Amino acid sequence: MKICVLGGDGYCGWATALYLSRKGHEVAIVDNYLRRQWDHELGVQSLTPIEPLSRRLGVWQEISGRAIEMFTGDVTDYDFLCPMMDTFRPDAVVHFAEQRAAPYSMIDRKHAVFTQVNNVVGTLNVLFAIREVVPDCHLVKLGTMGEYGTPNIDIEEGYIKIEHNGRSDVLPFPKQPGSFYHLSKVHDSHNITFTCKIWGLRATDLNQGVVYGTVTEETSMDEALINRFDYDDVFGTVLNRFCAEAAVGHPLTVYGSGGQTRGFLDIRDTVRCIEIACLNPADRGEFRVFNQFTEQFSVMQLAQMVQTAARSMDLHVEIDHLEPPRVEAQAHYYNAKHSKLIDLGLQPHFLSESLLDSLMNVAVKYQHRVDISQFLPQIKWHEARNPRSRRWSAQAAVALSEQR
Ligand code: NAD
Ligand code: USQ
Repeated sequence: MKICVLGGDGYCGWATALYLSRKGHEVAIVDNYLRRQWDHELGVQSLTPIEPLSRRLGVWQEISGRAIEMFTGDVTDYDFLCPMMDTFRPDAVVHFAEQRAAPYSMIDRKHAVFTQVNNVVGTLNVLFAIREVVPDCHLVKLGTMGEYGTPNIDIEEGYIKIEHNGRSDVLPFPKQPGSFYHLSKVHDSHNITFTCKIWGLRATDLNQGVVYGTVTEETSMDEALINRFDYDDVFGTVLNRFCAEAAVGHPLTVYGSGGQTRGFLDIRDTVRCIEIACLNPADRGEFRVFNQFTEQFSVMQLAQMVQTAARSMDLHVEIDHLEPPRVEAQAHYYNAKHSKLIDLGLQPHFLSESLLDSLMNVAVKYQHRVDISQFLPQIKWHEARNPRSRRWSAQAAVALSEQR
């Protein structure tokens, strides 16, 4: 297939592009390197060293003998997106190109607005470009399990049958997102539903859980192909953070009691799920939703698993309970369905088997790059201002005075 990976320089996108290329698909990456700029803005970096995209692609071509086309541009820029689609003419567009950190979207008004404009306008442009240029193309869009929140009932895959006053219907599952970022995904889902209905587009929304791991077969072929490992308080996800903390003996930063439960999956399953979705496209006019995760854990369970894995490497680490920076339920019911991708052939990897190889070993190998000042959470959901916001304001003030 001809598959266009929007956001292919990022964490999920890079691993996916290489996997699809190795499987024999013709792949193009689109990215505007915003992710690299956010690192500069926040003063953070991936634990693993990341090469420029052109070098990554050159090394991939040398090793695999397969070329991946590269388009540098912004999906919120329709004048870039449409000609790109017309040049490549994809069978499937995999859309990862969004601002994906909940804490980043909660820094202040500016970051909330940026997140929603980048994500919602980008997805709207993708929908219009597909309709205008390649109307039969299948959109595989990354959503998030966080769109559902933590309701006190089982979470279905996208839709729920409701009986009300003697009548019944199958309706979109209620959404209770917990950040301006998660809200942007809900807005995307509504726009996609609408365009499938009125224009007959075909789309699959992958409501993905928290992804962990750095290693895929392809990214481990050469040091230059290594994937991101974010552990800072903004872009670092919980398991990465705990492993980086354990690698340097820093207490694990459990927010509150650690009763928050989420769905998780190995990056090796992310790439496979994307291929499964591409190979089994939605029908014209159909908007499918798959819940894309393989196991669910509470934050406290993860901390205990990391503590045990660290002990097996002779690393001793304590578990700390910090005042929760986010507004989220500390203890709640959580039972989310996730059978549709398994039915289509996904064979999951399990955390108990990959914690050491895919996370702890990588964290220990690059422990000399850990900046421990990135461990404490600085962004608080209920506070209007926070140090990250001030830092940006100070930088903006300097830039302004330099311009003057
Ligand atoms: P990432 O930040 O590492 O990658 C996103 C990429 O998109 C970056 O390379 C960035 O430069 C690019 N990008 C952003 N806005 C763009 C724009 N306007 N134009 C062009 N490129 C743009 O994020 P990730 O972790 O790879 O996540 C990818 C997608 O998967 C996101 O949509 C995210 O919401 C979703 N997701 C991620 C996880 C996770 O745990 N990482 C879990 C669930 C869902
Ligand atoms: N947490 C801690 N300690 C930490 C970091 C996080 O206790 O040091 C807790 C958070 O409070 C939260 C849970 O761990 O309850 C998960 O947080 P996270 O930062 O790992 O993940 P989240 O903010 O939910 O976002 C990540 C990705 C996002 C994706 C989402 C999937 O960044 O792109 O959409 O996972 S989901 O969680 O299913 O919504």
